[in-house]
Amino acid sequence: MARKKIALVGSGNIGGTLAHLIGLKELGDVVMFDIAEGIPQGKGLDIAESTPVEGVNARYSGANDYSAIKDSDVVIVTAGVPRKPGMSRDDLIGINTKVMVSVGQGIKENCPNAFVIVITNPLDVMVWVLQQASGLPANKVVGMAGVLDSARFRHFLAEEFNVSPEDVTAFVLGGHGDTMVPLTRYSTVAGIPLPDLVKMGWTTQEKLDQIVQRTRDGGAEIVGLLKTGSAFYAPAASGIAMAEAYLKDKKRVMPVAALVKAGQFGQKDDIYVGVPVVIGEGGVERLVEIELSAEEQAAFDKSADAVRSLVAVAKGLL
Ligand code: PYR
Repeated sequence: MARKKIALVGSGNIGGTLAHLIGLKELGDVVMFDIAEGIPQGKGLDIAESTPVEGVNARYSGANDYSAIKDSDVVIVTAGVPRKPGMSRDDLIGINTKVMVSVGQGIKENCPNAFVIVITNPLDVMVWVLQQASGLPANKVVGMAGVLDSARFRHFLAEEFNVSPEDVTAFVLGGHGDTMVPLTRYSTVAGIPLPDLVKMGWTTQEKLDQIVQRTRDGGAEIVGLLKTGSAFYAPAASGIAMAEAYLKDKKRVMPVAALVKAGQFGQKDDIYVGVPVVIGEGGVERLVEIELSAEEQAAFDKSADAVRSLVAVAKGLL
């Protein structure tokens, strides 16, 4: 069986970490792309030189021309600029919209059958721009945010309860921004929902509220500490989990930015926003339409409306 080809469009910190993880997991051969000459070539060669030590079978190459991503099975897009301290993800819309248009055209011309995972911010609107620019079917174009936001929530909860993060499940839905919606009712420790754990005295509502807020601010917390850019280890790990679900037809249930059609999740029109989906060989195979309480629905609607406002801004830039 031929090895899969995975293209990484953007070779910054997330791109480099993605490339390393793909090798360690032997998911396929990697093409690193960037407009900065030498960066994808240098990072690709550096990681390739680690493969004899790691005992990894994966080929690496670097390129500055979109023709290198030809016939890729998966494309993970991190191209564009990250935020700096004091910036919100939304402040990146001007420059990153233009970047997504050219990436979308590159994908359309070279690998229209790929499964595309977008990581560039502001996330939900960038997925929409790329899907429009590439013309790929919506089930093959998704955004990575919910897995990351849920992983942050899971980490904070595991620390609070002093249990393994493996046994903590969480769902963070909505847009990847200040209005994201961590759903405590659908988040558990080994199947025990968080509200029950409050009743059991494992934590207090006040502490849980603080953890929810820390989750919402999770990206900004890292930006504030790093000062020179945004998070990359956890975003890359989250993107890889999604790519692996597709490549291995795992049928994993994950929160991702996917196209929600009018009528689904109580939405009045089509919108890319974070919802639980099943990812397998068909890309997004199914949306998991969970029931939301009135309060959860209001929070989800507010978050979807925040994404809509950004889509309106992006439309003006196209
Ligand atoms: C985050 O750290 O949340 C990003 O969006 C990269």
